[in-house]
Amino acid sequence: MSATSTPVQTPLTQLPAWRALQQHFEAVRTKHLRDLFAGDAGRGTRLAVEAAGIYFDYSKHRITDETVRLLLDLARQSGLEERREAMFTGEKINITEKRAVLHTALRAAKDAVIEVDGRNVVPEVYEVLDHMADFSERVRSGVWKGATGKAMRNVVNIGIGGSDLGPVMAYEALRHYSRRDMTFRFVSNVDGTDFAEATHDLDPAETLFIISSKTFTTLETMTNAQTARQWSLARLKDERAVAKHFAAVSTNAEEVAKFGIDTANMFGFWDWVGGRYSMDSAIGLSTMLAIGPENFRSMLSGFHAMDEHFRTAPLEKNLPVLMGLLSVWYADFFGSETVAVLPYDQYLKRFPAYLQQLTMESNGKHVTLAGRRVDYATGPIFWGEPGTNGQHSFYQLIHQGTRLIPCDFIGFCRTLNPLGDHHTLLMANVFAQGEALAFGKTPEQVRAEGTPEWLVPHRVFEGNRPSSTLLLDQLTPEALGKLVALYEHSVFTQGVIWQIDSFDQWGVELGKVLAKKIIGELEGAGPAAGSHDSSTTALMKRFRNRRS
Ligand code: G6Q
Repeated sequence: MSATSTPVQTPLTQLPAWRALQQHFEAVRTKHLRDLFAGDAGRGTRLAVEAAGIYFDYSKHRITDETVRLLLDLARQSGLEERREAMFTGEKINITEKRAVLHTALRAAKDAVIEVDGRNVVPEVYEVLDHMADFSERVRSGVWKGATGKAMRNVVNIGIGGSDLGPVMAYEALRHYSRRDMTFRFVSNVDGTDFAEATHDLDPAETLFIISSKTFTTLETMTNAQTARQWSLARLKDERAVAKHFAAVSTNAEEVAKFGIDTANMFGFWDWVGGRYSMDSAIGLSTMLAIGPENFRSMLSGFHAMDEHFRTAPLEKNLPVLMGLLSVWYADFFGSETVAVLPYDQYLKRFPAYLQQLTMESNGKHVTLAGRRVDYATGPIFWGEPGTNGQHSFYQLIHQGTRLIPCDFIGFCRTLNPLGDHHTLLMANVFAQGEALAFGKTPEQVRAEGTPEWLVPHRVFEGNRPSSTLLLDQLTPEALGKLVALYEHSVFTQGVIWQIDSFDQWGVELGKVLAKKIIGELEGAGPAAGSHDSSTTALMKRFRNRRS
């Protein structure tokens, strides 16, 4: 395969392993996890893998050893190993944008050589990291002074999508390691409320804005950035204040300079880092400001450890590969529409939202690399909430509804906040939920509890509801890096099987232009006759008439 060409691929549904899986599915679909466990004492430890400090138990899935064998065949027949190497070595596997996909270079070893168009990108990565570290140290130590001579106590990241979700998630996840005497806020929505609420109690003299935008043209971010500029200048009165109170993270130096930000305070990244894969690039500047350069480097080493595992471990022991294949198994054979991500750690409260973008923007595609419409389901819907909160709301549907929802439980053996027996109670719930979903409660068991006959059907839990459990020691920056890289590579594995481009986002690009025409019409004379359908025209007219 040449650097940018589309690989020639046998359609997925014609691969021998796919066909074998179809047949095999007929035999497995009726098997109950109760029986699979009852007849196999070693199942709980055999169908588990440990890698880079993450223990992954996948025994509570509706699979047999044969399923795993066939899924691994599917991975091989799909060319997963070759595609993986193509990604790591900088081939332009994002074919619709003709770009390399090298988020793994952001956490590569300093002496690694990874070339894009004949240029080793690793030295540039380290240059930016050093620049970020230097800036972060100056801000954190108070050496960096604002326009009135005060140190920065507030950091506001302005960005959206990939330039927001990673920074927010990482800040929340690593709050324990963050500077408690500084305030970190995140503004993403073009709804002015987001900016207003994020800044209402901040002093502009002590506030540093980071404008995070790969393109530096995104409507929401640029609107919020201009508002931030006015907000600062209204109090600081001096254009020169912009240089002291604004930094930029972008690939577009020209636009950054036009905005008035000193390009010495611009932190670059590259077109081979996709937005949703950028939290460990300069987009993570707010993270570094919060947790410090040492902790940031430790997060990168976690990412790297998982990269190495994904790149070198045999497929049958490869955690992201197994995880990705299980997603394919449920999406395409069981017809599951969604996956629930259930972190039992309050610090990971934004992890499901982060994963939604990573997974759904990457694998929400309906054509193959060759441009054919797929005849199978691709990326499932990801959603979730931290446990135990979710247990008191939507778990009902997972336990007793009509849909099959595979769950990812994520838990830690040690808590960062040891308070009485809270952590034991929390973890008891993780284990109890996985067990209840898999094994359920039979009518006999319900009757034995003295339940009247009419109530029995309501209290029966069919079980046979699959889940993975990811168990880590403690939520550290390194562990977070490993966890995120695990999902990144699982998403990659799924995309390879589905033969799609997991690294473009034409649906998002569409959103960036759609509103533009309407903005003009709302601000101007209203919708031009015949320029919209009757519904949109009526809605726009009503809005224009009633807004004042
Ligand atoms: C991510 C997407 C998208 C992007 C935002 C922000 O993979 O491309 O979510 O991150 O649209 O784009 P900018 O960083 O260019 O403002």
